[in-house]
Amino acid sequence: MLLSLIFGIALLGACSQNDNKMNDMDQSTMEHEMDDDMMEGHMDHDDEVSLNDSTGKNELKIPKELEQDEKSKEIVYTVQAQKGKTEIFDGTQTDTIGYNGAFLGPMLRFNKGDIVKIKTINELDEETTFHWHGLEVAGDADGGPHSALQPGEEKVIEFKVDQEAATLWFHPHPNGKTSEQVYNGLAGLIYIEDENSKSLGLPNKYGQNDIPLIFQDRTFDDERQLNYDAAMNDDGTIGDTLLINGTLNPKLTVKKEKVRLRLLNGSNARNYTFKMNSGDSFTQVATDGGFLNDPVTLEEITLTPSERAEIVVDFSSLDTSDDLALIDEEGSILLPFDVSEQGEKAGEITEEMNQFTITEKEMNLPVTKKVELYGMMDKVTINGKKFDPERIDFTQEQGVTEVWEIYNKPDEMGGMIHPFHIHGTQFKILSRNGKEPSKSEQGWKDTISVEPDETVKVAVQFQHKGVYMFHCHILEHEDNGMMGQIKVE
Ligand SMILES: [Cu+2]
Repeated sequence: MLLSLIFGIALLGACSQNDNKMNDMDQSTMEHEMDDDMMEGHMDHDDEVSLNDSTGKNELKIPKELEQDEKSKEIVYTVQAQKGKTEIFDGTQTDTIGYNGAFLGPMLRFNKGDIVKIKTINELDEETTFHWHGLEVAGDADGGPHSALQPGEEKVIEFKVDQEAATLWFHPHPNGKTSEQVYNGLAGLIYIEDENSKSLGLPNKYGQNDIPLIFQDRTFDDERQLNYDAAMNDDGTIGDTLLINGTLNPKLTVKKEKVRLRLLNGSNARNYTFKMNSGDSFTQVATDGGFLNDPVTLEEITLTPSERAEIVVDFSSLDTSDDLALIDEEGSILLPFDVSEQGEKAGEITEEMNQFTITEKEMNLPVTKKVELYGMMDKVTINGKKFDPERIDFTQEQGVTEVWEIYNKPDEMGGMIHPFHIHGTQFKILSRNGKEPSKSEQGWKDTISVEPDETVKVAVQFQHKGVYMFHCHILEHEDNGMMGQIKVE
């Protein structure tokens, strides 16, 4: 009760800072709702501040594809975390951080089989790490909190890309500072390609019909700065202003053709349910870690923080006389589409895109790891404990599949969704509350939403050795200790 009171007051403070964006009516409605919440002693995410509609004023920025340091047999990249200033609002410089630039980062394209060397450099004023989210690499290359680089330090990591085509991302993971560093701009994309991804006939012209979309909600203060301390919420920092690929008020110009959207929820805490404002369906082709076996037709898709999905929208078959846009569950306009020229006539999306299987044996394995997610604000725990870098919570043998059972234990206030992530692996969802997961989740995953009182069973195998984190991907929960470690031997 006391916690939610503090939460409520903090949120009221955050709202009043933003009253230039909120009319009196909205504000009083909100305060009223918050009073009710405080009476119930619970504020759940349904009461989150809504996103402002995108006006569509700015063409969506597309992250640059990072070029190799030199063309040689070795694939060598340099990725540097640095400070900068970014003109997010016209005529205003906002202090930001980024990789190889002032804000966010480039896209790194790997091919399956590549031996990749990355020189990582920390040019920030504080420690950071370089974590490759979803990449199956050895623990010492994974960039967890044990691999901190101090200001001015650099380190070369090396790994073989040994997993199938997927959209992954990279972000910092320093102990206790992940949320602030991501919030201020550290995030980049990884595309893995393989023979399959090149032969499926999916749109693959980067920036034209193959579009990455990094969704991040932010709160800007009166000076249009990202003031993390002011915006911070222990239960997950959210904001009223959506940036996609760092673009304020974005729109996307597309041709009348099939367009592949690689959706990444790169937010600290907000969940998004994406849909078309026209009610049209789209086709999901990939999960976090690879293609689905068969394309899935959907009218909406929900992604919790760090989850990805690739979807294909066929603009050639849509009525483009009305204004088309991607919206969220509340109807907020996230990304208006400007559909102009005629595009290429694309073929059908191949059925049988992948051979993802869950074997009888995997289905019948006993549960050997139990994870209980519990709490809210700074009282979050996993199996009753907070993160301790000196403590190994689990061990697992390299190459051996084990079934993990993840349970989200409700508290007296009901509880909330926790997105659960395991480093260094792509895993399979066996069941949700004993039932088969939706078609949309029958593919490789590294992050899953777990609803209050839900039990999710997953089959987990690690291809490499090392110490890996598993944690809630609400970044403030992670920083508040909702994280454990597994040693793979
Ligand atoms: Cu959480």
